[in-house]
Amino acid sequence: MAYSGSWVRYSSRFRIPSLTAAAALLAACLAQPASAGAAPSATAAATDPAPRAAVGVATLSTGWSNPWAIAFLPDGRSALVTENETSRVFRLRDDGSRTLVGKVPHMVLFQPGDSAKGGLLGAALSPTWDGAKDKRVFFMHTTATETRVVRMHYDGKALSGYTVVLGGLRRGSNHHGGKIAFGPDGYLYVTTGEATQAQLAQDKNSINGKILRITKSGAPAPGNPFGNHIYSYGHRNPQGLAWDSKGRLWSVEIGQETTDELNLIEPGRNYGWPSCEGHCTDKGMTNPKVTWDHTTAPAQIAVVGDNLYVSTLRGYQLWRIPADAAAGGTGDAVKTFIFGGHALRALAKVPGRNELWLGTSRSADGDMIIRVSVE
Ligand SMILES: [Ca+2]
Repeated sequence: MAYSGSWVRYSSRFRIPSLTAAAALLAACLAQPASAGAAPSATAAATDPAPRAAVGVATLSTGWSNPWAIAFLPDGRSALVTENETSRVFRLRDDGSRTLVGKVPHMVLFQPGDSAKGGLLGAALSPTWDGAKDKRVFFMHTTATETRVVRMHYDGKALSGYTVVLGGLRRGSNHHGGKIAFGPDGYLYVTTGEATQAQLAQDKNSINGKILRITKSGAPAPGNPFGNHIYSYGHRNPQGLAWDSKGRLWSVEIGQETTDELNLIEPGRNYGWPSCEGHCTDKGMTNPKVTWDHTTAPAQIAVVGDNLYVSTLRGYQLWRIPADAAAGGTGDAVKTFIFGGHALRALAKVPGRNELWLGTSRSADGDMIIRVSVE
């Protein structure tokens, strides 16, 4: 394990540099209700009467700049990791070593005349990627004028090529979405933000403010509910996607004023934005299954066993929610945080193991990838 063993300062409120210290914190979190633990947010009031949570937390790799996406290779022992602001892509191995495999070109971080950032966002390997017959890897990023999904080749050593798969996503000063993931059906699902133009979320002629379902060539996937790219709509800025063990699709998104959401995504549904934030009674709107106070900012989701895990940017926490409870509407009562102390974004399950890789986000002294072993 590539772990330095020394204390490292981070910009967030806690310092969790070592396996020992992290495990101690974790034990503290598990030993008492979250509200009595080191919770940096008032939203961490949930309790878990019977925690079955993580059994180990350790630093896997340090020296990162805002990692955004973690996409595992089929070997399950290494992953491609994107850096948001540098547009670099690394291969990170489970011994903690990493290799730069290239940069995604044409990425423009700042929109002209605006200070907000876009950057290199999601990454996903073709489900049949083998580095030889199938070298396709997909990324999502901003240019000066749009947000787009692109395809490159990765042969196991370096990135090459560049093809725009789906362009024309409106780029605003913020709300870029950016998560891409292949579903169990082999199609690519894409979260898109409304680019700070809220009305686009309800416009079924716009691909902004949506979850899209597309082919590897960027065409609408067969069977989409409206016959176009759109799978679900009424989204503000979704940045997480994951399927649970029963095949249900989950997404998280960040609200504007009051409420962040975990949504159970079904085709053709309207998730409410901008007329609804969190729960509402408006006709035709689908309410979230779990909510947080807006200070939480959920980023990404991963599934291990029967649990959903959610990283949060402003809550500084990794949450665990039993999937069946969430689906049944009782997830708010049993959600609990299991690890905290950093702004957390990039999150992925390690194939074949009950382990998560988790990236910190914009820590002042550099980011790290953490490994979290769960039950
Ligand atoms: Ca909603």
